[in-house]
Amino acid sequence: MAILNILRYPDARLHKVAEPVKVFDESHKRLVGDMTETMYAAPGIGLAASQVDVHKQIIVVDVSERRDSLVVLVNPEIIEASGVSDIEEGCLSVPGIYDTIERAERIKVRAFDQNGNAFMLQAQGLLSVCIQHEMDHLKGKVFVEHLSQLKQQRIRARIAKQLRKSA
Ligand code: K1U
Ligand code: ZN
Repeated sequence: MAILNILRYPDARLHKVAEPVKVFDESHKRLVGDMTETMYAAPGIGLAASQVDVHKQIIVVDVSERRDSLVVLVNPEIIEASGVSDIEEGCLSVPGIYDTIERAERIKVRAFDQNGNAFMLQAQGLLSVCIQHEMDHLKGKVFVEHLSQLKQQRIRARIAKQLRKSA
């Protein structure tokens, strides 16, 4: 397995829309393994293929404290959503920025695993928010793009300053 490079906001490649997976082959299983290793190493609780510049509908998530409850979602679709959650979010593509986005508290998701088996998942709390955050990545949307224009300007200025410092 390998640790993959995570794209940093405002990289334009984060805005590409991911394609559904049509054939479940060995290359996708290898990608899921590499994404999982990359997420645990970061460390993070989720990762979308878009963040590692692969524009396919694949997500890995593990919100457990013991880091032993991996969920792989291929071609995920939210079929029910209810309630309102305001859990603070972070993003491996926007390090150091945390904010709250209004998301559904509970979701029902239909997806495939890496072997092409269909399954249904009910999620709430952090798992629900994390899946919605990762599904936004697949649509080419980064969580900060839900924030006000003023907040987005401040975030872009802060990132530009960090980049100047590290150059
Ligand atoms: O998509 C990503 O960039 C991963 C992101 C997922 C996420 C976090 C919080 C709310 C919604 C979605 C992260 O994993 S950021 C890092 C993080 O939250 C974390 C890291 C280590 C331990 C616990 C949390
Ligand atoms: Zn993210």
